[in-house]
Amino acid sequence: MVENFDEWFHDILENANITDSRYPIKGMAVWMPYGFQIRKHSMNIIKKLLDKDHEEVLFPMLVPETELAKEGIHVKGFEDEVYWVTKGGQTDLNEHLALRPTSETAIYPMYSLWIRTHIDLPIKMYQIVNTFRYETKHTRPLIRVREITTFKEAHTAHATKDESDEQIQDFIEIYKEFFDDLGLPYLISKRPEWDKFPGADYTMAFDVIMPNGKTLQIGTIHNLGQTFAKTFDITFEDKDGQHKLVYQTCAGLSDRVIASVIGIHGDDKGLRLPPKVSPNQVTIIPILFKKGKEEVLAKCAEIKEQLEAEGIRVNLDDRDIRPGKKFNDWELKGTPIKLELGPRDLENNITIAMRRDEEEKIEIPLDDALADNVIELLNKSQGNLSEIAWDFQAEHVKFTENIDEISELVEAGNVVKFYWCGDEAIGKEIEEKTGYDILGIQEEISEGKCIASDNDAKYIALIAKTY
Ligand code: A5A
Ligand code: MG
Repeated sequence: MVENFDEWFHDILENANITDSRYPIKGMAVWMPYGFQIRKHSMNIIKKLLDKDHEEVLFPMLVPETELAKEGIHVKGFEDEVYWVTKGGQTDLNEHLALRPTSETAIYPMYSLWIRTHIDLPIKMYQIVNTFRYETKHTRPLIRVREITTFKEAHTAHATKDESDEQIQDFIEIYKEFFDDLGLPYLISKRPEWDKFPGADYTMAFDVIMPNGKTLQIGTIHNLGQTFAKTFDITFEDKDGQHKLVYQTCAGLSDRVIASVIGIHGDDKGLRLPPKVSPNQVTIIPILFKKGKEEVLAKCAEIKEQLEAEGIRVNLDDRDIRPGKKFNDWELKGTPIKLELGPRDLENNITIAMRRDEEEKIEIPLDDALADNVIELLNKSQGNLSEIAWDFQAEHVKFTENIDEISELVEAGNVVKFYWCGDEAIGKEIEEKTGYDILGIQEEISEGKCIASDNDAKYIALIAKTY
């Protein structure tokens, strides 16, 4: 799997009924029923987290050209990636309309209307929408798409810079919680100047290491300072009667999160889904013989009901095919727990449980404690997948003080930590010399030498092969 990760990933999307990329537009795909369920459960988790402190809204998908073009740096960052609507039927449109590549320029003109005084602040809104980017880099399902189907973007406005910095920390905490629920490990870094979001003061990013050693940026949080506030005239009257510009932040996640759940937890047999996002947390597989068939099926239905009453998502696979085939199917689809029940088990009043993350079979009595026992297994499975993934990451981040060692380490599937002075020219030189990307800085330090210059080191930075 590691050797052929891209191929494995492509196959699993099809075989596990996640997406179908045969849709006749490059970079766009169909969410298939099983994938759609994973998408739904993960979306519900982030919604719940954001709903605590943010309001969900829904803006139009089209942005007038005049608005998109207003913020110079921002539009420059996206101009090669925008899809345009230029006609309404046969009529050429006077004003061309952009399919949002992201929604700053849709949302902020409205913020300008809504924000009047300090009482209106802070504003914290989010939406989950599709966005469109005419990506020129190699497109890949879920990872780099041209229609980002599940773009979760949050946009906030504040009275002070301090509050906007606090908001960045809040987003970091929210994203951590979200990724923790998906069992995903992550590296958090501050992107270098040349790789920050177009229009941002600074960008914080979450990256994961995929099994082939390439990193994938799965979420970003941007402090926009007052750049957009100036462009879109977003001001408020403060307590002292002064008119001031707001400070803004935004943060975004995409379908890439699902790609990393699939890639990071998967194995040679297929998906291994964390219970929190798995469409079925438990799949019951009856072992049927002619004799006693009805009794076994009835008991399976009873178990399903018993577990569902405790909020567990249960699937009873009563298809008329060999149990062995069912086992393989559900291994492939990554159901966290399979419960097997045959006539003998029924006689003994037990079921055989198998966790997808471990080979071991466990006998569970069919009694009042069944749901509790299953929940315990689900929790163990969730925790174990997360632990395995964090261990993998820990083993694949290597430090070096020698720039000539970077290549060997990266080619062996690692992300490399190094000392950097923070100078932009030196940073670009490091990227050029190695052929990899500096992800960003992880922490400030006050000792050591820069890996590529005589300067004192200021930061621990990360460099990797990126998607
Ligand atoms: N408005 C801000 C939040 C924004 O658009 N930021 S962003 O451009 O960095 O996008 C947010 C996240 O979306 C990225 O961190 C990345 O994980 C994901 N993303 C960006 N382009 C993507 C694409 N073409 N396909 C899939 N995911 C993408
Ligand atoms: Mg891009």
